[in-house]
Amino acid sequence: MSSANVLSDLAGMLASGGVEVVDCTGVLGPDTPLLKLPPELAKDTPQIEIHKISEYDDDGPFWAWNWMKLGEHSGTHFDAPHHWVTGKDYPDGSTDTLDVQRLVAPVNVLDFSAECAADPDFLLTIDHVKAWEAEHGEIGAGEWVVMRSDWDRFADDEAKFLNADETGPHTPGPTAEVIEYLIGKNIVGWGTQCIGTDAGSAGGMEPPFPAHNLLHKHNRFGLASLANLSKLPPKGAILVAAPLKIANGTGSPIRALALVPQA
Ligand code: 23J
Ligand code: MN
Repeated sequence: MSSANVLSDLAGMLASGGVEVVDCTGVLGPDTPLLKLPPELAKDTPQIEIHKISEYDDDGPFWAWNWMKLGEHSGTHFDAPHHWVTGKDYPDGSTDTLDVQRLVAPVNVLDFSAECAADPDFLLTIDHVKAWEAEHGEIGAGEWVVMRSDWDRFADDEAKFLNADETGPHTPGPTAEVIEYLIGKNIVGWGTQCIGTDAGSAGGMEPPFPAHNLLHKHNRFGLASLANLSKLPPKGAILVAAPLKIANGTGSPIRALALVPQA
């Protein structure tokens, strides 16, 4: 089959609904949960602000528009390799230099939502991933891997989403070993439904924040605060996750879209 035929077939499937576009994005606004770091490590991390410029009024009679203030790592967002010190020097590691061919790829959806509901400190291990692969098929090179925790059900309540107490944040995520295993499979990136690619307990791991440390060290991408992964099959969907082309940027909010075949 020619690549032109593939795209005309896809166009027909999109028009008929045979392929559904699922929005894996949360709402970006002043109520979007944001990462909390110790104050000395969180200089100039603004709350999201959306300010009206005009809305068909004296400031613009025929048009509505807003200006915004937000950090790159806000809401459903992309982590570029340049975000972490281990990935700082890749010529193609910033939002304006990365290879867009890698952003559109098959997505493996690892459903550990039951485990995460039972234990908010759930950590994904190599054994979990190998068991998933035995059931659903191997994770391939150039693919996205996302962990389904259904954490998006807390996205309208920052306290529940961050789930922090005096011992720190309690949110699920990967072990260092699982990230190394996935990099060994040559994945394009790793995504989660929590505030960051790492577990809440990741500051105490070795290395600290292993998803950030290892993914970006190997020029791989991260996705955080993904939504609606419950609408995706374990395999068979294609994920489109593209950051804004911010000059020398370390990440950006995204509109994450999955192309999902319908039964
Ligand atoms: C900055 C510092 C630590 C972390 C993060 C950002 C993220 O999770 C992020 O959004 O990349 S852990
Ligand atoms: Mn980030």
